[in-house]
Amino acid sequence: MARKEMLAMLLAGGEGKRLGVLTKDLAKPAVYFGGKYRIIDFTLSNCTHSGIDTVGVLTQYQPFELNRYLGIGTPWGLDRSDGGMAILPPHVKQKGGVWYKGTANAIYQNMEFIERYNPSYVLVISGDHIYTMDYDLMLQHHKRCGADVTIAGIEVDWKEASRFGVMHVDDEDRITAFEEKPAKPTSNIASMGVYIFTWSVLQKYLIYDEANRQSSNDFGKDIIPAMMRDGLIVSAYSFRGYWKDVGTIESLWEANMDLLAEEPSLDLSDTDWRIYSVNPNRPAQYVAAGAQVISSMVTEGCVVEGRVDRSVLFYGVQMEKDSEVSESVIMPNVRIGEGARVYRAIIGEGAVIEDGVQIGDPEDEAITVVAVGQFVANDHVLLEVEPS
Ligand code: ADQ
Ligand code: ADP
Repeated sequence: MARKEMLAMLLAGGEGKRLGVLTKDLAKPAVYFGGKYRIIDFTLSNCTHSGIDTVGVLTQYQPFELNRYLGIGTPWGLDRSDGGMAILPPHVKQKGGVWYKGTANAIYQNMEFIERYNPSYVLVISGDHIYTMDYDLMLQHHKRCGADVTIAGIEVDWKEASRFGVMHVDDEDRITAFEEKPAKPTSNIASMGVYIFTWSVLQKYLIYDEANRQSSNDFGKDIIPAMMRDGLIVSAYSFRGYWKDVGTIESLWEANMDLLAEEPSLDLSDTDWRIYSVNPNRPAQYVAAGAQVISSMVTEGCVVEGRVDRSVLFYGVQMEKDSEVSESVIMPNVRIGEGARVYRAIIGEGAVIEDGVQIGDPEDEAITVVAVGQFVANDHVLLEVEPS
């Protein structure tokens, strides 16, 4: 194998419990986003644009749809024999095989894969974030700082900080304190879960960490704190663009709504940084006479006979006469029946909202979720997510 200066390991095996019914049969990275995409398209496209041509995708939970979707990496230009994309599920080795424990254990179990390319650096990223980022700029920063590990950080709302690893950073971009998901955060600079490690250093820590039976073998809980304790050079790369962890129903809904602003902070039309995806090959959308589409994204194959307001419609959504969809995310091939009303909801792929049914309440802040393939008649009780 040709040597690679840096390769990427993309963590895509998390359970995604907090997305509830949307990830019952689907890994979180394969969840639909923004009318034309799946969440994982963002990190894969970032790799391609950053000049990274070797990506290991670590899968575990509900991998079938994700594997089918990824194929051999063609949409992202990763179908190449020298590197390219490799799907890495847990596998049996000479000494047996076990499921991936934490995120660090998932990388540990694939050390042989990494070593084949003899890299100087390894980029560790997640399949559940929406952002565009040039990892090559981060690598340059890592080299400039002479760091052992560089963690991308972003300022988040104080009220959200406890969902993340948070850090204190000094004037020279050194991280002086790091705490994983603290109950009472003392900083609002969050780790984006994007790490560049000097491979020789990470290798050593992965082996140490495996020997520690108390460890949960997780980057945020174990590896980074151990590196901090040992006084390694842990540096921060501050990122100023749009970034969202879409691990909760609320954040997934919000990130979709963010796209509908007149000048969205995430620019999907940037032709220098396209987000590659699999094309569904549907006919153009059809908006019938009398239908209304306001501040919305309507994707190919949709037929709109009703009214859509501040919503994202994925491909093949059918909205019958007098139906109304407002502040909602409607995943592919959903049918919204005649006179049906949908407010502040996320409707899973292939669901059917029968004629006259109302979902959500325009007066209520809560987000309603309809499961993939669910039929909703008037007497159905649906899951609501209260805003935090
Ligand atoms: P979390 O997002 O909570 O925090 P975690 O649950 O470890 O991190 O998942 C990270 C990624 O790894 C996800 O994409 C998940 O799907 C995947 N994953 C989880 N377990 C896996 C396994 N066993 N095998 C393969 N993939 C797996 C992390 C950091 C925080 C940081 C946030 C930013 O720990 O410090 O702030 O990310 O979102
Ligand atoms: P969420 O936090 O929404 O549940 P994540 O994807 O962030 O979803 O994963 C949550 C936790 O579940 C992580 O700590 C991860 O290690 C663990 N986990 C991931 N996959 C599995 C699995 N297949 N079996 C058991 N636990 C898992």
